[in-house]
Amino acid sequence: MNKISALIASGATFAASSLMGLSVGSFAFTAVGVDDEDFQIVALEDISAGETVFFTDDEWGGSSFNTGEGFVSWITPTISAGTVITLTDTSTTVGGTVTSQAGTFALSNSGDGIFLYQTSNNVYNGSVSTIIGFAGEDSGDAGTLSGTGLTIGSSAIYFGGDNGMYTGSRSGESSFADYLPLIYNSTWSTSGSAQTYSTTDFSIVPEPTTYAAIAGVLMLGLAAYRRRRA
Ligand SMILES: [Ca+2]
Ligand SMILES: [Ca+2]
Ligand SMILES: [Ca+2]
Repeated sequence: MNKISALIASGATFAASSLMGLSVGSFAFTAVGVDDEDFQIVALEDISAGETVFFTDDEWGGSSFNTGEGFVSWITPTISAGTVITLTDTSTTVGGTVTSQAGTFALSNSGDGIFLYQTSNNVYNGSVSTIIGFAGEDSGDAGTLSGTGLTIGSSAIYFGGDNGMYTGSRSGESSFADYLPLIYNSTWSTSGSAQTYSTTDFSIVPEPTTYAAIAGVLMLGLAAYRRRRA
């Protein structure tokens, strides 16, 4: 291996190992459509291009996922915090690459739910490194949350009906992470038929940078004045 290809190889290794950086709440579910077989999530932090995220409607068995339902991979594009994204097993509204990995992703109205997760080797049935979130109708066709690292009300939700969606606030918080308990601890709207999701991105209240900048300039001016007087 010459120097250049060695460099490329080491760079590629570094790039791969620098990803899988998502954690609980990096994305939060905001809607699950059992009629349209789609769901919506919001990025609650900036997401790098190339994250391999998996989603499944299969149940968690306590230490790994069961088999028999659908497993789909999504290699992310760059995503800004606050962006809402609708996904199906073949498409996303923000791009990236969606690929079916196993089974059929089909959301039933008998308690089905969706897990979003990453694995240590970026293979769908590899060792699960992080379960990012969960949203489902109830525990019926979603399995246990024990061992997932998720908690109902703060990082997961049973929304208790068909075609659930979050209808609460998407603005006014001072950090994106503040939306996590709002989303998962709220009463979602449910319906016996497909609902139309809001596509409004989430936003945060900006720091009062104008005042901070003015105060900074005044402090610098005062310091300069004092130096001249000294
Ligand atoms: Ca299921
Ligand atoms: Ca369905
Ligand atoms: Ca299913």
